[in-house]
Amino acid sequence: MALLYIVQRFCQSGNPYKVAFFLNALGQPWDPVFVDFMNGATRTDDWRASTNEMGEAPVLEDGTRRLTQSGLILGHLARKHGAFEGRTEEEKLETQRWILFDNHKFTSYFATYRFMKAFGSVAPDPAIMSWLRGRMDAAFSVVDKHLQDRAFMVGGQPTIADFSMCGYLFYPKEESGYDFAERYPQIGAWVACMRGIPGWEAPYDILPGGRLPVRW
Ligand SMILES: N[C@@H](CCC(=O)N[C@@H](CS)C(=O)NCC(=O)O)C(=O)O
Repeated sequence: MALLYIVQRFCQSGNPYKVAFFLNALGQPWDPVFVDFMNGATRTDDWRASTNEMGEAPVLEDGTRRLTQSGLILGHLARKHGAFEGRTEEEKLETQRWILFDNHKFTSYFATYRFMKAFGSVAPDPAIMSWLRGRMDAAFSVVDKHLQDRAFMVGGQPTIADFSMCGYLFYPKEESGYDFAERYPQIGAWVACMRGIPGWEAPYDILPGGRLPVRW
């Protein structure tokens, strides 16, 4: 059984959720290994030396392999199980292209914005939030336009690009205060399709832990 390292008591963490949702969609069992991120476990030299030098979750242990970076983990699992990887070489390349865009711009600005607003230890700086908001709007506009004439990101059916990109979009909208479904209706419709994939469960149902009150 695959071991998925997730952040302890912090099911707010969307990158591990991407992998958990994907494993469920593949029908593959997995066990959580808790990482005490909130008490600094990922910042210790020991954890970095033994588990992930980048200091991040998720980490997947699959047999003798230990993999990090959700995009790479999704690619590995898709290839291994022959599912959701795209049907042709062009589609496979296209999934990689969107996963790179996701990691740089689509997930990362939104995840940072949401974290600062919902869970940050200090009140978010309005200038930083406004800058992030501009970056988010730019990335969301690109994706909304791409989805205008297709139901999924690549090839008319769900692929790992979709699993990667939707990971933070199932959390309650109060956490980010960003109503993406209203601003970007194509993204709203796509997220609704992703919710219909067998194995889908909301982040707070798949990952152990509990909801935290929004702080700011
Ligand atoms: N690009 C990475 C991002 C992973 C990431 O940032 N994970 C968060 C938890 S959701 C983390 O471990 N953050 C620790 C840190 O940035 O110090 C991925 O997709 O796996």
